[in-house]
Amino acid sequence: MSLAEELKERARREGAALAGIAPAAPMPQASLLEAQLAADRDASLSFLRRDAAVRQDVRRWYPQAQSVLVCGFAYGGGRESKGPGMGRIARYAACEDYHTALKRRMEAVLAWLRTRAPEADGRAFADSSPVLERLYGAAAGLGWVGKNRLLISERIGSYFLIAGLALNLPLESDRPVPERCGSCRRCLEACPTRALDDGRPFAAGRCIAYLTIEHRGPLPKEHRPRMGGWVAGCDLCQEACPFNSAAPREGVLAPALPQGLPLEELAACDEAGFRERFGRTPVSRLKARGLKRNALLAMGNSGLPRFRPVLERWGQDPDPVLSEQSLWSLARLPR
Ligand code: B12
Repeated sequence: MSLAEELKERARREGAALAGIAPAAPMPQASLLEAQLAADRDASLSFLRRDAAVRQDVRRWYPQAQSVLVCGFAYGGGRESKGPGMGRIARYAACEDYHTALKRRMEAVLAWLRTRAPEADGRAFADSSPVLERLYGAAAGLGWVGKNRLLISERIGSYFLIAGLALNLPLESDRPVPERCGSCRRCLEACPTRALDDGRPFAAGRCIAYLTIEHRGPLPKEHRPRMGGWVAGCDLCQEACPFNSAAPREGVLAPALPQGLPLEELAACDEAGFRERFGRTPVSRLKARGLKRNALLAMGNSGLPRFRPVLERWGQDPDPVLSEQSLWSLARLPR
C-alpha cells in the first residue's frame, strides 16, 4: 500500500467517512472568491475579506505544503424536533462543537504520519483556517461543489464537515469526481431568502445560516418573514438535496441538542443558562442575545397568538434590538 493510501486509511480510522488527497496548488475557481466578496458587501464576514489572498492558495498559509489531505466527517445531529412553536437548530449546530474535536483527529493522523515518515510535517485545519476547504475537498475527489455551494458526496450526501492537513510531502493526488447536480434546482427553490441563484455568486448576506449566526444587530426587515422558525443555522438547501435522502443519521460528533427547542425556553435563557446548555455546541457563537433575537423573530413567524404576552414583555426590554424585534413580531401575530 502506498503512503498516500495508508494515510487515508489512518484518517478513516480516526472517524473520517471520506478522505482524499489534493495537490497543494491554487484552486482554479479561487477567483470566484473576489466575485463573491464584491457581490456581498452586506454580509459582515470580514474575516473572508481580510485573508482573501491567503485563501486562494494553501501555500500562502503553509509555505512548505506539497499536498493536502482533506477529510469529511459525517454528522447526524440530535433528535429531529420541529413543529409550531419550536425554534429550529441546524443539524451540525445540534452536535458537540467540531472545531477542536476534528482538529485533534487530524493532529493524531499527523502524529501517525511522522512515525512512518520522520521528515513529515504539516498543519491541521478545521473550518477556522483561511483554506477554501470545499475546493480542496473537490480537488481531493471527496465530491463536487453543488448548486447549494456545499461539497456533496455521491455516497454520503453533504451532511459532513471538512477538516484536513496541509503536508510537506508530495503524495499522490486523487482525481476530482464529475459534478452530478445536472438540471436539478431543488436547493435553489428551497431557499426562501434566495441566497442561492444559478450563475450568480452566493449571496451570503441573504443566507439564513449567516443571518441567524453571524449577523449582529437588528435582522434586515426584508428577510425576516422568510426566515421561518430557524434560530441557529439552516438546512433547507441540504434537506432538499436528493443526495441527502440516504445520508447517514449518525456521525462522529456526539449529538448535544435536539434539532428544535421551544421558543419560550430560548427567549427566556439567561447568560448562565445559555453557557450551560449551548456552551459546548456551535450555538455558542450566537451568544445569548443573538439566540433571543432569533427566537423572538421565530415567534412572529409562527402565527401563534399564544406568544403575544411574551412579545409584549420583550417589547419593553431596554435592549433596542430585542424590543424592536419583539414589536415587529407582535404586529404579525393574530389576536
Ligand atoms: C464563511 C463560511 C460560511 C458563510 C458563507 C458561506 C459561503 N458559501 O461562503 C455562512 C455563514 C453563510 C456559512 C453557511 C453555512 N456553512 Co459555512 N463556512 C464558511 C467557511 C468558514 C469559509 C467559506 C469561504 O471561504 N467562503 C468564501 C467563498 C467565496 O468560498 P466558496 O463558497 O468556497 O466559493 C468557492 C466555490 O464555491 C466556488 N464556487 C462558487 N460558486 C460556485 C458554483 C459552482 C457550481 C461551483 C462548481 C463552484 C463554485 O468558487 C468559490 C471561490 O473560491 C467554511 C470553512 C472553510 N474554511 O472553508 C465553512 C463551510 C463551507 N461551511 C459549512 C457548513 C456546514 C455550512 C452550513 C451548511 C451550516 C448550516 N447548516 O447552517 C451553511 C450552508 C450555507 C451554504 N449553502 O453555503 C461546511 C461545509 C461542508 C460541506 N459539506 O460542504 C464548511 C466547509 C465548514 C467545515 N469545515 O466543514 N458558511
